[in-house]
Amino acid sequence: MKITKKVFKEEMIQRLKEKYAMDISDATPQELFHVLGSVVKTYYADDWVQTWKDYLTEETKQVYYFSIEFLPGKMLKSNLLNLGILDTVRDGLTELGFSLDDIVDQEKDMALGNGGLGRLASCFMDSIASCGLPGNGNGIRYDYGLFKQRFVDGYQVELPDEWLNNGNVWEVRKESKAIDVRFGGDVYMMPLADGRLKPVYENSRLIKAVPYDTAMVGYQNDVVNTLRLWSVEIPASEESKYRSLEDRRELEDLTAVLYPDDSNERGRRIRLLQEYFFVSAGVQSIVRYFKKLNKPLTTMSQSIAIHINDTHPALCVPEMMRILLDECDLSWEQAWEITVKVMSYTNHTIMSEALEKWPIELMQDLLPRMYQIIEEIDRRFVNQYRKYYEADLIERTRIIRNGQVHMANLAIIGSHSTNGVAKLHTDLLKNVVLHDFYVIFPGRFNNKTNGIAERRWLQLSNEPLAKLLDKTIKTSWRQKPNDLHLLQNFVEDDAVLSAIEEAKYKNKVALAQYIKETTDIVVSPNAIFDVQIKRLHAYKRQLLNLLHILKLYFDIKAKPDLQMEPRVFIFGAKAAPSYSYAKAIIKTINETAQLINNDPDVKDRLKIVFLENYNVTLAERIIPAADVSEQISLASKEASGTSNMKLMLNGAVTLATLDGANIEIRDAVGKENIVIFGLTEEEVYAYYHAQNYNALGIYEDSPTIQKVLNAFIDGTIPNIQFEGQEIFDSLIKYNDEFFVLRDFDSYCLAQKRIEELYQDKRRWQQISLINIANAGKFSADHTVERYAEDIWQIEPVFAHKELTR
Ligand code: 475
Repeated sequence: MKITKKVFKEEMIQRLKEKYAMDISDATPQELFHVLGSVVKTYYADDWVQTWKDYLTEETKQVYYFSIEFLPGKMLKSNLLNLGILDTVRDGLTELGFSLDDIVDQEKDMALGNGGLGRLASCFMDSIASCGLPGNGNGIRYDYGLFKQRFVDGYQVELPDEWLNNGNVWEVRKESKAIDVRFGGDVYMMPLADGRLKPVYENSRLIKAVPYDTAMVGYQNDVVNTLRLWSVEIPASEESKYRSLEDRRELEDLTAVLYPDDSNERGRRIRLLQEYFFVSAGVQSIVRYFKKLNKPLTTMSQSIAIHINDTHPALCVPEMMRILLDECDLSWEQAWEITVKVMSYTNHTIMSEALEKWPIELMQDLLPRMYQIIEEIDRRFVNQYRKYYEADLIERTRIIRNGQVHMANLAIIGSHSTNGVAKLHTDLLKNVVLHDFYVIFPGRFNNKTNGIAERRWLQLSNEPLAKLLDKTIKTSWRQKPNDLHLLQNFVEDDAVLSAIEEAKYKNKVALAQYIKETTDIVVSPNAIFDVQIKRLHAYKRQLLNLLHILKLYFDIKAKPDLQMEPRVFIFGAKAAPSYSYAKAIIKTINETAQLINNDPDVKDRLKIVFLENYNVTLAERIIPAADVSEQISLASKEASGTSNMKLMLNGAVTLATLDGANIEIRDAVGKENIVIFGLTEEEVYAYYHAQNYNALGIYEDSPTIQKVLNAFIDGTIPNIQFEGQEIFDSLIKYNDEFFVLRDFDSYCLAQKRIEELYQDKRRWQQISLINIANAGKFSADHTVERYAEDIWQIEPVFAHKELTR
């Protein structure tokens, strides 16, 4: 459908009248946002219905991406871009006397995720639709998204994220597609006359899962997929069971909040129920859909792929078994074969505390039928493989052991594919973390390096650079991110090099303005903008960054006229509310900022800016303005990272350890165009094996480290008596779990190298250009195409569409 400016403007005026009974000139940005949203919805409505019908009538194989988190951020601009009407709408609004950007600001971030894992799921949704792949998301519609972070006296304070307060224009409630989900009570198997067993439930509870669908609009290709998020309600038939307000509350709480810890939620009842709730609703609705196709159940894997994003949806395995056994009367063997073929699983972390386990009693109590099935899967696994492998290996890989249900084991055993998210990460899974499984199922393991949606992370968020690219290499990169490569031809072109710098400068001015408005700190756009944005975690080592800043500070104090390239260190990070060590680091960074930013001796050579409430929208502001990308996790700990890719795409120079996807970034840009430092993964493991890491020794041997660390406990950094001691102790008393001190010297040298490179303007611009030119590799389009071919066995719909047009 061709949407002209004229038609668009008339529609806005008309709808505003209908909805708010006012002239458009009187409308507030909030009202305009709602009307604009509903107009945009009408622009993709036909394609949405058509895509759905096509999949059904063509019997297209589809993937369902199950994830307990999705982190789309704002959707208005992205929908406009993908519909190909961003300029039409922007110009139309201007003619009506409004600015699109003011209206865009009204949209609340959809923040139903914690960090990397949830954002990856959303980048995948964008890429799946944009590549014309038949795929849907399946998750939870939390009433409250990830908490809003405020700093009070330098401390993180968490406020609820009431994202639904003004309604959500994008979602469509589908009451008619609701599903009943059962939990609790007792279950026993009753023999039928024909010898089969049927489960009988006693005292169990039924809850209603109501889906809310959101369109995932593909990039200018008429494909509109669906993100389906489930919300809990009390079914009419059960109303009488919920007499008291508390009873209802308990149930309604099920989809109330997103758990704000991105590594573990030790044994929380509601978390386990959340997991089962969206899994059961999702899998039931998929089987209901499959039945419409009138094909034998044994062929399900030709029509359906289910992806388990980390272990939170691992109950997909026993839930599919339950449906096939109890409701479709298949034999165990048939059901198992179907389930394993349909399921695939991605691991996102090797951190052992993040490996999900549930106490047997809790699972039995809340999900008795699930537990029975898991027990049987476990029993059969042990039976089948103990013939071939030593007892210890079987003991280590079985699902139920030490009183707990091991969810990763369930996901691996119950699926045909297990993948890691970067080469190094997958190698570590195969050789260390999941080695026992690799011995049993070598063919199931594969790598899929993460990727990012270049539409959001460049086209939408960095207009100055996008325009420059259009001018320099034409526009094909917008369709095919690999064409960014064309920029490489301009690496000696002075005009292009300075244009890159100008675009960056423009973005830095805009960020400086935002910093001034939100923090009252004045920063110069001529300084190096050095950026570390990610969740706050000990392994990500924001602390290492801070130690280096303190070193620079003491260098200045020791030598007041020290010449150095001015720097602004920008942080964005939320800490899990219960993670007190991470919160101590936030407090300490904030107090150090107070100290340094207000010390007249520093004379603007150093600034620390910790921006509140890091989220997708803030990332979109920071990333285009970054000069340096801090990717400094201890080697082996960061599974992949994705901000590294976003920053590179925007021309930042990466300062990194050889961890996660940093290694692949180095391979893509060449080692002269990235600054690498620190222990390698082998060296880290060598310390583990020899058990000879000695942080105290490093401290005692280095006057610099002593000076920097003492600042935490001797009052140099103000107001951190408690936090400073906790951090100091983590390094010295508890022997520095993430080898911060070991990498300190190497990091300082790398920072020195950054400064030298920056001082050679042309060289810096060239590195920046080379980074942009080689970022196409990390487009999530490629990543999902690899998943589609290797794991899901699904195909793009275009081939067919072209024929029928
Ligand atoms: C990795 N989140 C990144 C990214 O693959 C990687 C865990 C438990 C509960 C809720 N959320 C989580 C994660 O484990 C997570 O975000 N992992 C991250 O996944 C995408 O790029 O290296 O740390």
